[in-house]
Amino acid sequence: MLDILVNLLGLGLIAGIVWWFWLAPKRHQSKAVEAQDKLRIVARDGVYEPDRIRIKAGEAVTLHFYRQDPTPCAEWVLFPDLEVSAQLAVNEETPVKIPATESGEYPFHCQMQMYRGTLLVE
Ligand SMILES: [Cu+2]
Repeated sequence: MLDILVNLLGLGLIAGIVWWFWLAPKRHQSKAVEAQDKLRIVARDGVYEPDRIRIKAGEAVTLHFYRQDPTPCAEWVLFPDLEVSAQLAVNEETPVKIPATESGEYPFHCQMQMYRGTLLVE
């Protein structure tokens, strides 16, 4: 009997996680932030802050990720279209080099695509 209860709780928890990460309505469409040396992209509570970063086309830049979330979910950041990925240290700034890129919108995300952001190249 207790088994069933535990299983039900587990299912409820999973449903909650799925809802939170994939099905919850977009919480906000944030404004794009200009990348500059001092900009930190913080990974915390399932979101990158800021999650829209603007850079100039044709210029390589270094983005500074700061991972506060110690769970494995936040461990990697991937820019699949740019073939860039980086392992992020916890509570440390990790530089991520972005090569000179043509203008466009390039998504980035953690390895499970729960954390999501967009790089705007203009
Ligand atoms: Cu993740």
